Amino acid sequence: MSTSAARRERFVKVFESIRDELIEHFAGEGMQKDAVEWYKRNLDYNVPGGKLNRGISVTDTVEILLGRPLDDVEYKRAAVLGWCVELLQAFFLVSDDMMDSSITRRGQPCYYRVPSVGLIAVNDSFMLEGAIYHLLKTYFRKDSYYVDLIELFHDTSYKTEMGQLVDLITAPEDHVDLSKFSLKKHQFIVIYKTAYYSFYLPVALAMYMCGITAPSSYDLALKILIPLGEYFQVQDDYLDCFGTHEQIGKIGTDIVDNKCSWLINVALAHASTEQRKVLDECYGRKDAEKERRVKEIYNALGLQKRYEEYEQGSYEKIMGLIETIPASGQSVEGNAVPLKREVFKSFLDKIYKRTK
Ligand code: DMA
Ligand code: MG
Ligand code: MG
Ligand code: MG
Repeated sequence: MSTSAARRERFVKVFESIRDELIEHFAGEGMQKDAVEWYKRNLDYNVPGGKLNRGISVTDTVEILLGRPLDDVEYKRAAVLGWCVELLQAFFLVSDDMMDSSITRRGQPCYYRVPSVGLIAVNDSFMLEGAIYHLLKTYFRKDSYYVDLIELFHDTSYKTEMGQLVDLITAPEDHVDLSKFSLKKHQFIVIYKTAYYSFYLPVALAMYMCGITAPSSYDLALKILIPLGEYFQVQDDYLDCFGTHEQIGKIGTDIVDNKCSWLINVALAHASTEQRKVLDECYGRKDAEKERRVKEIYNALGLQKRYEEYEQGSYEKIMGLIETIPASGQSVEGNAVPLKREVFKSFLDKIYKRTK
């Protein structure tokens, strides 16, 4: 298979044509020139600048499942689905940054902090979501699995929104009560807010495109991809505190935002009475000195090392789940192709020990 840089380049090329098609359709509605420019900036600012792991994994998965390189038409259709995942991600991130009062994203100011944008970012996020369904209709309405794709996007979005809700109400701005946190609550939040849309969605889209119809195959994929997504969000929580801005392109806000993050839950499990007192006084406060004191306790409790152990354990657990698939693939009556281990291995390899 081609290098990851080449795969990225091929995928990004498709964005340019998709963006131009969206703009052309928008202009065709009779929109004034400044609105057309606004929409273009919205797309360019929010959609293509990330790692693109989610989007590229759709094209990668289609290729793995079919077991051969894709021709240009197949690649374009798979990449459209990949960009639909990236549009969904952009929609969630624009709103997430407003709700989390974040400062930067992907190394630039969060979109709502661009001076002329502000609260218009709310409607702009809806437009990023709307673009998904416009693209699905343009490219897939004649396919037998068109309704499956639409339902999958709707169901996944709804689940993500449920997760975001619990993430937000578990982190009230004006009332810190660390006794309400638990790893169980954390697990629920991260599965809903991250795992479905980041991991199950891209693989399930590729499966539909490849003619996999058996519900048992989707169940099997879910069984592996939910733990994978959980692991990914623990990494996100870790990097929020221990990653550098250069690496992750964003400034961590979890401590100040009173988030039920993996780190605070592990810290609570190991803190002495004195350390617990400091955490109660300093967590979730809009105060840089208090944030620093929380980080000091994270260091004293050896959270970096505990995280490395967690990471190792997760890797082994997920590899074990992947190995429940027969080495020759899961073949089910009615499926056009077998579901292969390699789909999940390639996803796991993309994120294992990530630093960005
Ligand atoms: C990520 O939560 C979930 C969604 C749906 C964007 P987060 O706030 O931890 O993400 P980030 O660290 O990227 O702001
Ligand atoms: Mg956030
Ligand atoms: Mg958030
Ligand atoms: Mg985060």
